[in-house]
Amino acid sequence: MRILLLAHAFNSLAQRLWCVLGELGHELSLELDISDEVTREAVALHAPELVIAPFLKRAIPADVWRRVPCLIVHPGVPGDRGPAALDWAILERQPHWGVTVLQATAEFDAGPVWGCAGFAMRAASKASLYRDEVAAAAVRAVLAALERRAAGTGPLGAAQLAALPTGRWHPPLAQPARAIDWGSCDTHEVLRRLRAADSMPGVLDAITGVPAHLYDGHPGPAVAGARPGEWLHRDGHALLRATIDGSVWIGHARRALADAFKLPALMACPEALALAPLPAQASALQASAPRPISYREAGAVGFLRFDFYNGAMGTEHCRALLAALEAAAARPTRVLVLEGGRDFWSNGIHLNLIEAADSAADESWRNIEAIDDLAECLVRMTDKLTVAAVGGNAGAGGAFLALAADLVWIRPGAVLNLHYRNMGNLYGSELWTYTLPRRAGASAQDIIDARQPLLGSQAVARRLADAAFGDTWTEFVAEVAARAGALATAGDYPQRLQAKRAARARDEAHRPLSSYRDTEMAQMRRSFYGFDTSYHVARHRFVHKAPHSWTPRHLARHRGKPAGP
Ligand code: COA
Ligand code: THG
Repeated sequence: MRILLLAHAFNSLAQRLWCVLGELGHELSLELDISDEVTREAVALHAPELVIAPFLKRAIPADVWRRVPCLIVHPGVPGDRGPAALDWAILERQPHWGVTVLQATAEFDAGPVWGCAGFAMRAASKASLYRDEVAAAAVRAVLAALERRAAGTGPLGAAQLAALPTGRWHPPLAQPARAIDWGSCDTHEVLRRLRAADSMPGVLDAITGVPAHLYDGHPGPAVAGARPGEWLHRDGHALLRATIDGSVWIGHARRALADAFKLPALMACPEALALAPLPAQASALQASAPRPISYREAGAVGFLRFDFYNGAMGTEHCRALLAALEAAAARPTRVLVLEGGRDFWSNGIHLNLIEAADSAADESWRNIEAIDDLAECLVRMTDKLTVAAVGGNAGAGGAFLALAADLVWIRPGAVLNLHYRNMGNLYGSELWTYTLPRRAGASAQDIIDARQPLLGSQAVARRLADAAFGDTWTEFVAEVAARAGALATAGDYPQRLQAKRAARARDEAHRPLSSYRDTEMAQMRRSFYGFDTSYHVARHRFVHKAPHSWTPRHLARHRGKPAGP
């Protein structure tokens, strides 16, 4: 079928549907929702039989939906309507929720229903639910809708809808409706309100008197003598605030200024340096402080988890992770599993921290060196087998970091962006020039240039990953542990390790790792310090969430092939 995807941004859900529908052989193109005129033009050029809108904030113009059926992917149960569906579902403590595929009409979200799918809610941020449960349900609902259309069944009838959970119109959620009353909200309610607004738009509040949007909340214990709403302590960049029955850690914040962007809370509000650091003897508080890096062992397997907000790994994150990686390497284990984070395995260098630095070029350089040290440490770890267990999405340098492990196990629905080109044509580092050809051979450069997202299942088919399994996160974690245990105790473990050592020695003799790294860094130096400012411009637009003014040609296929790579 000729399908046009219409989306406000090419976000994780749009990427997942792009991959799923492409895999099914549909003739796909995508246009970002830039203006009604651009949408009309895209419909005229691509001549789609169907428009699918995975993520849209504005009305599709009537002349478009009258001409072509337009299916809206709505993150709510049938009958639910409005622009803040998931936010409301969290606030109203829905135990189950769903995704509905409905046809666009004049009235927002009130058109015929073509498909729906449900899921159990989890105590997590809106963005976390969106990237996992919502995305999976959206795929099921869209496929159900396509089947109904192909079979000529028509939309769901009143009787079918009556048998399903139903929602209602929910208005947009402005800041006053999101506000936290610290004098009456308990810790659960505070966390719920933070989660409903995470990652966008945050809850407008104030940090030690400085107006700021709050994100990334974690529960903390009751603190003797604390007044509800009082800012109590800082630990790293996280800030602790008292509730009526406990406390919450705030990990990230965005100052309430027009050009401010999201940062670790203490960096967003350096005024909070006045807060006392955590007392060393306060063990309950210490234990509750958010720690993105953790390590555990089961038998001969070590598991290193690193759950950085948005998968973004700044220089200090990378250095702390390197220390943890070296400590894990020194343990008498046979297999080391790199678990990454749940939402994102990794998204590479921390573009927001780079944007906030005095010298963006210098900070980019430091960050790249620090993440390359991680990749190099992995490649050189020849006394055990390493596994990247990619349960969440991964992009750019973060995706290539996974390729530095011996084995890549991935969830079939995880979205991998194995390319750097979107960030101002970066050449890329993380030793990709060594690791990608090991797997992809001569097509390595094509993968980089194509700039396409790939599902975990597609990555395995192209031998970019070794196994895809785990429909849910829980299943994935359990199977990773089982497979890692089996790998460590397998009879051929010594041979596998020996083969790895031999391959590394051969490769090093053929061309030293340092040569790959130097070549990549020479290219990166040009992007950071050279005449072409594309990287700095692209990063600035990414961090400041500048609206798109065109659709990249590798997605807008109806606009013809781009001239260059
Ligand atoms: N540094 C800082 N923030 C990053 C980041 C990075 N490397 N990668 C992703 N993020 C942030 C985004 O700004 C966004 O922030 P917000 O939601 O808190 O405002 C969040 O992570 C998720 O991104 P979004 O695009 O909304 O999520 P998604 O899951 O729908 O889409 C990608 C994923 C891969 C399309 C997108 O995150 C992306 O392009 N990231 C850039 C990766 C990159 O270029 N890294 C450079 C490494 S060399
Ligand atoms: N029909 C048409 N276009 C659509 C939808 C539709 N575009 C996408 C849309 N569904 C997704 N759902 C909504 C529902 C409500 C709002 C936006 C998207 C909404 N928006 C404004 C706000 O956020 O304040 C106000 C509305 C306005 O623009 O007047 O309420 O079913 N054709």
